[in-house]
Amino acid sequence: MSKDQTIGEALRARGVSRRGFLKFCAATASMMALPPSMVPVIAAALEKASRPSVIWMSFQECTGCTESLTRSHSPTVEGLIFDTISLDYHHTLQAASGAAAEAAREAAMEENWGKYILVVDGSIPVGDPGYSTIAGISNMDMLLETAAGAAAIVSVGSCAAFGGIPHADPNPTGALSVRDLLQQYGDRKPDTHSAVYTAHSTDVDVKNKPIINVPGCPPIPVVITGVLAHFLTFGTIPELDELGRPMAYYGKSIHDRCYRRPYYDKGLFAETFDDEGAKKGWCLYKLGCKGPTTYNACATTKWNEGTSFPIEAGHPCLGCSEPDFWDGGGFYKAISTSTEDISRTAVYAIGAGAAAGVALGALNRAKKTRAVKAHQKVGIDDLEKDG
Ligand code: FSX
Repeated sequence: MSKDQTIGEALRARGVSRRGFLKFCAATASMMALPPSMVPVIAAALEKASRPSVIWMSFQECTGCTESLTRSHSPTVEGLIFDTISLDYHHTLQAASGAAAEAAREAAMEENWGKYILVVDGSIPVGDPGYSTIAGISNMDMLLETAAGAAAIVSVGSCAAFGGIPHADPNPTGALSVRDLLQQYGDRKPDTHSAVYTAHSTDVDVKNKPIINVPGCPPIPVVITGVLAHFLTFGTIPELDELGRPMAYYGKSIHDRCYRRPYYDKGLFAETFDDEGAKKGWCLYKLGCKGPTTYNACATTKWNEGTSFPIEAGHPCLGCSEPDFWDGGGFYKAISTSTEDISRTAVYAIGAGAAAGVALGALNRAKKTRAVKAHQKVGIDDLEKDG
């Protein structure tokens, strides 16, 4: 596929009909949690959008994020999206290796300086940059020099977004998230061998690069592709919450959208994994479910092409899309063991005690006031449309 083709042209060249294209746009709208009325807008935008270059780098992680993405079976919307971007460098998926792989990264940077999307999974060690290197380049230097030419950065997975498991206590490598690394080390000139970086780096402020956090350990595949689809379509980053997560997917708690919520509201809880409550599908709150304090789309988008999600399989939510979830005090420990809190929540929910108004879910939501960033233009006009 030619890099100069628009997405509309590329899809037609692949034999996708007008009807198929509109179905693709409808699915894209759905991915971005937009109403059906936006389908013609998306169709018009994608018809003209050029294929953005994407450089994907993996640092301290378990490859679960890429595994998650590749678990979506072809032909899928995700597959089409990935056919319609130019994935120029990906540590796990690329065919090239060694010097050829690094040459591909340099070429993508050179051709698309200031316009490419940088996707990062994994955290970055700063305890000793030598803890993790690729092609002899420390993760820190590779991130600093590649971020310099990016239009925007997508931090995929809780490791890149918040530090994740490598950052868990006692954090032996001094792992940082992408945002923290750029904030704390953005003024540092990387030890680089990149001629492209050297040629362009003088006027770059990496501290203020737009960053979208797509946490989850791993994140939901359709959420990753939905964020990329938003770039493709509008050339903007989506609305974000105060933790840099797209509101469309992270705007509500698991608890708010959980099909077991009615049991919580009635005060019906499983007390063990094999009691009558568990068999009847009652709420898993007392077994440690972090749904009330976790913001993600698992309860509606689900996993494995909408098949299920952990709570549906009988396991409490671990809260993996929240910062420091690993150090949160125990996966099987209830958020609050106070039976008073739980019963007040139930009473409140059924309306008899509205004056009390102390529902745990409400408290948690209040703590997480949605400070929303408006759609933010990121200076990728050339990327978004070529006509
Ligand atoms: Fe982290 Fe992702 Fe968890 Fe693993 O790339 S978010 S450990 S699923 O792989 O970074």
